[in-house]
Amino acid sequence: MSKTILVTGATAGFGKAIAEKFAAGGYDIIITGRRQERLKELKEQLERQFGVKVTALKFDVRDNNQVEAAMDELRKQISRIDILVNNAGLAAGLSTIDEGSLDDWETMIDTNIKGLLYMTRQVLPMMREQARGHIINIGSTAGKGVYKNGNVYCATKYAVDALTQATRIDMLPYGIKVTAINPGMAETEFSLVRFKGDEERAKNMYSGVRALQAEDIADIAWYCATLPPHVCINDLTVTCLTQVNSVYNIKEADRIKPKDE
Ligand code: NDP
Ligand code: 8X3
Repeated sequence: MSKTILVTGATAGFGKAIAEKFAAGGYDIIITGRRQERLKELKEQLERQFGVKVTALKFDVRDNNQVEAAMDELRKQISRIDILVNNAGLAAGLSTIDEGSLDDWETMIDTNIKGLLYMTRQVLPMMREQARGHIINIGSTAGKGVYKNGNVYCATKYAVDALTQATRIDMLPYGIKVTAINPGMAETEFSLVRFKGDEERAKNMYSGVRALQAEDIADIAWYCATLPPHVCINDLTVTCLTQVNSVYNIKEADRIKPKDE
């Protein structure tokens, strides 16, 4: 029987790469996001390229009515979900807390925390019934250490860390795996979104750095998901070679290179 993975925020970045990786591995895929055209394109691409079944669901994870309606509809079509990747998320703005935008704060809290909770609440009863399943939450190094101006975004990712641990504990008797993957700086649309379309500023974030790529995170998600049944990665932090954590990194030019590089 083929396995099914649901990836939130699959219209770009990590989510899209994860959907591609698991489709290549023969999984049926459920992709979600708000951008209908991108969902349609990805569904067609994955079906054509890998011959797997792809279901595209357009909804905003911040709105529980939309989440419930989409998941009710989905349950009519599919009987099980093997993996849920809670990936949809964002940073909005980068400023000291005294000057932060309330709109930005609410967007981040509603998406990164409440959206993840709404999805988890929908999928866990199905996994509990199966006594099997895997939830992969995309956290961040921002949830492991706070950086200047990161305040509310960091707080949302600390919440993801806490909720990952809590879910793992609560679901322990059901044999449901729960994993947090916490990436450092990665080159996706993340900075473009954070800086509200300012391409120059977004590009600057990665200048002189060989940052993580979305495919790196997809490979890691695949690794976590394909371990033997008795093995569960609870928490995994990954950065590029020149970054240690939220606050400490160097430029590629400052790395001492091996002679043959
Ligand atoms: P991208 O901006 O490239 O992708 C974000 C995805 O999330 C998009 O598919 C977007 O889809 C979706 N999304 C955002 N808001 C909503 C919403 N309200 N409802 C539904 N879907 C939504 O960013 P990344 O791939 O980099 O980010 C993915 C996750 O990884 C996020 O949780 C982010 O915090 C985390 N992360 C990113 C890092 C980085 O440096 N890039 C590092 C560490 C963690 P659409 O707009 O179509 O709705
Ligand atoms: C995204 C990475 O360093 O911009 O979570 O917070 S960072």
